Amino acid sequence: MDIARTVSNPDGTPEMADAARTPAEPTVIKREDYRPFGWLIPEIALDFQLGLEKTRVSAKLTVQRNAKADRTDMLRLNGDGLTPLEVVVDGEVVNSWSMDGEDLMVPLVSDSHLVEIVTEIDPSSNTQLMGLYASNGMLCTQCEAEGFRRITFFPDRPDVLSTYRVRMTGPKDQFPVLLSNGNPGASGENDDGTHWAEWHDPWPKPSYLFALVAGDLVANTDTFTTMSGREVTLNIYVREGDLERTGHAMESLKKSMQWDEEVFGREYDLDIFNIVAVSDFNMGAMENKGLNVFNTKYVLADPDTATDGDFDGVEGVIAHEYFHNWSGNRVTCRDWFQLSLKEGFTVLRDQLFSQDMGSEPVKRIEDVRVLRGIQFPEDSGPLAHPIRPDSYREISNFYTATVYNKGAEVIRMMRTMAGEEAFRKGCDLYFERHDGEAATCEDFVKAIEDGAGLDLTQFRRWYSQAGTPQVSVRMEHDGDAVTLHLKQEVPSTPGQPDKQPMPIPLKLALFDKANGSHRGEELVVLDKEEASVTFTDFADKPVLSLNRGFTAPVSIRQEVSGEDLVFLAAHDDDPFARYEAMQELVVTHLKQACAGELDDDARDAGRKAIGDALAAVLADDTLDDLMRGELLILPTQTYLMEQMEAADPGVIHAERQGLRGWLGKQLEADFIALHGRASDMPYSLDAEARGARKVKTQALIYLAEANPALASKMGAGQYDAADNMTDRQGALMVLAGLQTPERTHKLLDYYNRYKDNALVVDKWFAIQAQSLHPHAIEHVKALADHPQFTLKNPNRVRSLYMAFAANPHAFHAADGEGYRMIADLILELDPINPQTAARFVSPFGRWRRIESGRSALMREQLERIAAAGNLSRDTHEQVIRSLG
Ligand code: 0A1
Ligand code: ZN
Repeated sequence: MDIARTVSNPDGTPEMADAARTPAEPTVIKREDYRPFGWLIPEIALDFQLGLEKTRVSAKLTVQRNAKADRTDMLRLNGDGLTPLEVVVDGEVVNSWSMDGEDLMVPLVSDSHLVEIVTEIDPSSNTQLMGLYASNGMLCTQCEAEGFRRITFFPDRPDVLSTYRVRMTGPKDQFPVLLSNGNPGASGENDDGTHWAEWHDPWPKPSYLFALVAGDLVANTDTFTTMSGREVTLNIYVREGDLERTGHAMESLKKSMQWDEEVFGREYDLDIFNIVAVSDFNMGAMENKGLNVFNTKYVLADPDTATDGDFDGVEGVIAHEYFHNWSGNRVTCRDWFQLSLKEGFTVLRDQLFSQDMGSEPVKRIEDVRVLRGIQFPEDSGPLAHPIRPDSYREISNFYTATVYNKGAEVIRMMRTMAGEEAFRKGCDLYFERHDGEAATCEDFVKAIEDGAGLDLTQFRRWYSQAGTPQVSVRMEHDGDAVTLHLKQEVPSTPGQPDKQPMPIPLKLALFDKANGSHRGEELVVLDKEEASVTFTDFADKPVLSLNRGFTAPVSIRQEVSGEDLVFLAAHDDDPFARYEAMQELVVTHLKQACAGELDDDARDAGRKAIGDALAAVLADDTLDDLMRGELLILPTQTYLMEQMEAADPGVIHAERQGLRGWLGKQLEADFIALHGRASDMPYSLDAEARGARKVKTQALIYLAEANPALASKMGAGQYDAADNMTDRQGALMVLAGLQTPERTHKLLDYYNRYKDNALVVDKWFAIQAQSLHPHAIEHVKALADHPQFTLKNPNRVRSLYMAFAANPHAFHAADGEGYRMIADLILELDPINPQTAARFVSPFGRWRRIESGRSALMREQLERIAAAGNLSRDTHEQVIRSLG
């Protein structure tokens, strides 16, 4: 990866190395250009002399001609910011090598060689956190996607698989723990205060799965016995003070291992499984073989410092990384265009796992909310791309909600169409066929096709076409026949003006209004642009419940009366569909209100219908609180903006808050009672207690809009009484949006209480950046000068600025100040950490679908960034695509 590297100027200011900056037009890498690598590297032995400022890396590569590739007498080894100190071929120092840009070119004439290369790196100056870097006095690596080339010269591509032997030596007091992939080998001490350790990974892997960790760490150790009776040692390594917060992660790991055996028949394959938590990390976690490296955020959890959502996050990410051991590591990707092969499949696997561990419908609702909140906007904006992209400039930019979450939905559709059992057969066949290989999305589809007995010819379009399909449905009732006229349209996206129809599996039910039930679900696969299906024996016009369980990642357009939505919100036996009806009721009303289509009477009538439905939800004792909490959540402002062509965030905010306040007033007594009931529930992690905590804060959110003085008192009470972070954070989040003295007191108390816990300090920043407070922008500006704020730590940057960019009310301030602030951030962060900087560009992609004033202001900032020059390849690509 040619991500920018930082070097120090003589005056100490960071400056980007030339090669790291964007050339006039960075190379476009195309999927169709894939060619196998000319050489195989069956084995690599790495020797590390570790130091925070200087690490010396000696690599020994066995190199063999690849008979399946075009013949070449040149070995190209990728590098990024490296200088070869020594190149040895078959035992002889050679000078015949040359550099091609950042890559090392070594001429080789025979069919097999031993190539040795020595390099030196400075982990402490690695602020982009790719390759080998220092974090809090420890050393760790991040190699996906192209970080290995920042450690040593190597064919840094996922289709070159090697077995790794690693030996590392370092000062024992500084790095008492020395870890790498695979199983541990010999270790020992030297007389000079250093010690060494060897690791051997027997499973061939691509370089992106390499990992090394050296540091002063302690472990929570446990064991797991696999289905064939092998005992595996499990370690979760953290810094000393964090050990007591690792219990949930360990439980999650053991459950994941068990679940993967039971549900997918996948067994773990090494003697040891290590997880290391690091506080400086660009993403959530990384599935390096046998040595997963995690952002502390997804390892550490206890009731005092982590919310219920955080607990779920830990469980889900631990599962995700563990599941990669098969879907990603044993079967890896041929090239980065196939990223969804491992990511889409693994996301689906972690979603199914979490569904099984907790509430299935609630998990589904949460996953769909993420899809609609992040992926749908991506798919309708300038950064839209298929789940298997055709080209990229910087692969880091393609770790997207499309590749991950839509990728999971696409595989979920295959599972829906095949049925669980047949789908499992397809998965078994995929693992059997491709174990030890670097495979393609096509290989996966073919295995499901063959194993599950499905014809997926047309379905493959889901891999190649971007854009969220829109399905419109019209119901006709004639005599006793009901006909559904379905029509699909896949919108044009950048580079893809014309689309072909795709098979869209829609689970549906037709409800009899009189008795509130239906005759069973049907699965209709809409595979043409237009189709009609008829059902008979319906004397009365039924109510249609469509896309139940969200079987297809599409948006539905349907003329449906408010009355029918109220019916479904109260009666649908599919919890997802019930949630959907409730959301639709609100969305329809708010869209009309925002478009100025409602006079006062009509607005009141719309609000009343929603109020009645909400009252029914509050009163329905067949619902558990986790589900009730979902039904109480109003559609997000981002989702509402997504429903409109020229959205006005100010108007949407006002209407949405207006509705919330109205509902809070109407149902004030119910919300107070709900808050009281929920407050009586003692803390535990079971579903009932979690549900109570969820509705408690929901009640407070409504009351805050209706009766701020009361909500402020109740919020302060909830905060003071809290014996857990969910209640404390929920209360503080509500208080942060209010202009009351309690706000100041509790924010201060929270900070003082938790100022030594980085993850909670992150929350403290985020709560303020996300708040509905009218001065949120000023607060964020002040927080950027806080002594605990730093651009060097991605969690901290995201806690302040991602939270802010996701706060539509503040980010879309009418004077453009929010846009200016994020553009300034991008320019300042880009030289330090381009990967993280580039992620802040996407909120600007909305510029085409927002009202004209803000549209111009957003574009202006994009142009300002583009004109700045010397941008990283990451940021440059995102800005150019966003300007489209
Ligand atoms: N494969 C990881 C995601 C990941 C990608 C790039 C990274 O570089 C900073 C880190 C992690 C996953 O899906 O969990
Ligand atoms: Zn993943």
